[in-house]
Amino acid sequence: MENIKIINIDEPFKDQKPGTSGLRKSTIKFQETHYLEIFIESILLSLGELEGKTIIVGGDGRYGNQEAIKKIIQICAAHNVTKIIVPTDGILSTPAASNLIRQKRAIAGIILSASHNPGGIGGDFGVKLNVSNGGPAPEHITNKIYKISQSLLTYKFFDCQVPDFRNIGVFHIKNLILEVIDGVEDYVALMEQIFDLDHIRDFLNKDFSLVFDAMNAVTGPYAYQLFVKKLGISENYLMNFTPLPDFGGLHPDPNLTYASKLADLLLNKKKYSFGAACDGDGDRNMILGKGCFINPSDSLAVITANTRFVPGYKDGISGVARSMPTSMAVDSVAKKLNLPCYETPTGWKFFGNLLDSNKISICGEESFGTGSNHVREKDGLWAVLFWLQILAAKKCSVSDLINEHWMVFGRNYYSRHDYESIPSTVANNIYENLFNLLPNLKGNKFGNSAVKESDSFSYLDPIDQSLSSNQGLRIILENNARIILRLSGTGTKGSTLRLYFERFNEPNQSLNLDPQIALKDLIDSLDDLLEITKLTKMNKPTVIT
Ligand code: VG1
Ligand code: CO
Repeated sequence: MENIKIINIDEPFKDQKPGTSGLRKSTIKFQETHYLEIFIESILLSLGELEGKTIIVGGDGRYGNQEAIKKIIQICAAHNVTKIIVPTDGILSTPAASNLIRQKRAIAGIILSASHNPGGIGGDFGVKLNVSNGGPAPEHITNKIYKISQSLLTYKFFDCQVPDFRNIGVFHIKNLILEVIDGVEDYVALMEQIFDLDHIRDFLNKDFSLVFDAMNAVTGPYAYQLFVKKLGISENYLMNFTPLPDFGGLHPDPNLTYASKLADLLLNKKKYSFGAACDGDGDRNMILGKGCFINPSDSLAVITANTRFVPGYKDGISGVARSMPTSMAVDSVAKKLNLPCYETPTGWKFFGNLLDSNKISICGEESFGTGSNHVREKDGLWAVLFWLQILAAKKCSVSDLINEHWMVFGRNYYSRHDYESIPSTVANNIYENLFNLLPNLKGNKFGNSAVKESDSFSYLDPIDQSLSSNQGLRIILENNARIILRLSGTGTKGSTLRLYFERFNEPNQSLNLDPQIALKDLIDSLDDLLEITKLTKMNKPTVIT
């Protein structure tokens, strides 16, 4: 065909290795000539036959979103993809994309997002590939894409005008059907199937105030439909609900550091009964009550303990899973409810097989991610609605709910310390130091206990038997306290070192300590062992959760 152009490049890009969740680089890097195109070409080559197939394309609205969608459409047209579905304005949250892939029986979804990383020309851009089950591409596929990209010197695209996606409609480009749809509708319909929104609406009308921060990112339009249109709250209680290319300068990572304004409203000013925020692409959530922060690991445990209050799960759940560094709070719930509980490596892609085979219904990560079998991604707004549904059923406050939970199941004091964007040599050094010490730690004193086990975590997938090694270094103590060290796979500058600390207190022990105090001996002992303060030249982590 005359309009199909074959573009040749001089040297392959050697750095297109997807991390924990997609390929993430600086916006500037992604603007480099042919950089995005080669990665997309690698993705399409990894997918096999494309004729007769549908692909979903959308993103979190960050700088470069629309241009990237247009390029992807041109490349897909050259590859004879039959149909592309794009949401209006190209705005699609990650959980909504996961839902659309499943609803429309698409072969894949290409999500343009660097998730919780800042956006704009000075920020980051990213590409996530989700496969036909709606979930993130598993490792054997991302490895294949990386391998293809490493020697790829050519890509093809169909040189044509691509319409704007401002309004819904159907367009034809060569043999390709381009369908522009409302990206919010199907997701909201799914939430209506799972939750009793009328019940939540009544509860919110009765002296229970809610505030939601969309952080100028993708959840704004979804939150507007759900909270304002369906639950009837005033839009004055939505913060930052217009998606902006640079997120208005915000770092759309819903934690106490980057969502500090919301945190201040709830924790210091105690202005609302309930506060929540989601990240750049809408898969993470932070839950706050009046004067009370819910650790995401506890959130997973509370959700698991209370599924009976949510219509979508009233017939029971099959099992649960958490990522390895996530606290074991959910394990206590699973034990009591007699549910299987799986431990996977960090990253949502590892939950896919367990969900598909119905071994689990609910899963989560300590990094503000919770979800279920309704899609194959973590889902920020779903988690917020889940909490509201439980609170509406129990007619209690967030702090009552969490305190009651601890009184039944005990409390896993938990904290994650992030040292963000430190020199890679320093981070690798600290990691290797611990790796080398692991074989000799057993029996050594550590904090107020002694080391029971220390290893580098490996995971054998129970469904496809694939083995994933080097998924984090663990020190497990005699009293079952855990210390974990990982290097982030989502950062783009230098390296980010993550330290995770956990200790369990029984219901009859103290349940209301500050986690930094409860975990102090573990934090100090790790610093003594690895000299983190000295080597990073930082007297405190960048982010403490
Ligand atoms: C982080 C989190 C991990 C999460 C991943 C993607 O990865 O720790 O739990 O799945 O981000 O989240 P890492 O490798 O930086 O620790 V998201 O919201 O980017 O899709
Ligand atoms: Co995200």
